[in-house]
Amino acid sequence: MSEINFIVEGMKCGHCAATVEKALKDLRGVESVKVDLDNGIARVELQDEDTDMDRFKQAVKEAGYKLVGTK
Ligand SMILES: [Cu+2]
Repeated sequence: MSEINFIVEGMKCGHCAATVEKALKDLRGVESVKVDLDNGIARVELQDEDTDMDRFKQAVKEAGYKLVGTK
């Protein structure tokens, strides 16, 4: 199990948080997602170490937000 904190721009309310959560949760290998709206962070628990960040970026983008990095 590994954990990544993504910095996500554009989330403004609980609806945004839920949308981002769902987009990330649907991805392969994702165990759980928790969004910290105040800090603009999405904490993702992965089943395995994952070095392919592009698919996370893409999923967040498709949901209408922007993944700008990790923390
Ligand atoms: Cu919103």
